[in-house]
Amino acid sequence: MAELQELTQVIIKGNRAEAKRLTQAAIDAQVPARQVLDALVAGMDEVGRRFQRNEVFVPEMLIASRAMKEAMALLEPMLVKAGIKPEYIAVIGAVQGDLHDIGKNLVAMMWRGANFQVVDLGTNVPAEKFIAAVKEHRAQVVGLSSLLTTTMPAMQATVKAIKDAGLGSLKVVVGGAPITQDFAKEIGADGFSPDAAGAVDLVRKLLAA
Ligand code: B1M
Repeated sequence: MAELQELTQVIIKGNRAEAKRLTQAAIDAQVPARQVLDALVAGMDEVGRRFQRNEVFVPEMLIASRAMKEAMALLEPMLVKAGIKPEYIAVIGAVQGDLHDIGKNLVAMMWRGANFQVVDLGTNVPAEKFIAAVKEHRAQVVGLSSLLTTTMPAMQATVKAIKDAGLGSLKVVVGGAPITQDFAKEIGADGFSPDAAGAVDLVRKLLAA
């Protein structure tokens, strides 16, 4: 449907007003909520791919996420009515001692854009708080962010505490400027992504497996 393709395009451009107008028009025309959602998610997926190719940067991602958020606010009652649930439930936070949240917020936005329910615990989050939130929200994935070499040990301790808590098939994913694939493996994380867009693919891959 041409209108839905247009909706995908306005999300990519981050055009909030058009995203809201087209979403409302689709709702009024009784387009199934799932199709509208898929058009919105397709937009954020494309923004993620362009970000990974260095064709767009953080500001464009923030603008697209804001358009997505406003369109989703209109669509949400339809999704609830249609019984469409978020794809996955994720908990995210910056590890204890770390106050950087810009990258973590981007990951949360991209996850929301991919139709994940995201519980954002903020910064300076102790291991027990991650564990409690995973239990409370029955999350399938938990994301830890660290921007400081001095908080990498806290990330390691948090991964260990989460693993020791025996939370079933919960996946632990990590990221942040000083984090590498090797470090992630060494501390027993299930996955690592160097950027926010990759964090979407990573979770989809881990949870589909
Ligand atoms: Co800070 N800081 N900072 N800082 N800060 C850095 C990180 C630093 C590299 C600057 C420098 O010295 N060149 C340095 C760390 C050095 C090191 O550890 N090797 C540093 C330092 C030392 C500090 C303080 C200790 C400074 C001081 O007080 N003496 C202090 C520590 C505070 C604390 O955390 N306890 C501090 C404080 C701050 C501010 C509060 C002033 C501010 C943070 C504001 C905020 O976040 N709300 C700040 C900032 C802004 C920076 C820089 C300039 C920018 C970080 C950023 O937001 N980048 C940074 C230097 C730099 O990077 N140029 C610096 C943009 C963001 C989009 O990238 O967060 O890497 P990033 O996220 C990426 C990926 O890493 C990934 O996806 C994102 C994008 O795709 N990613 C994940 C992130 N989390 C992920 C999680 C995932 C997957 C991917 O899965 C869960």
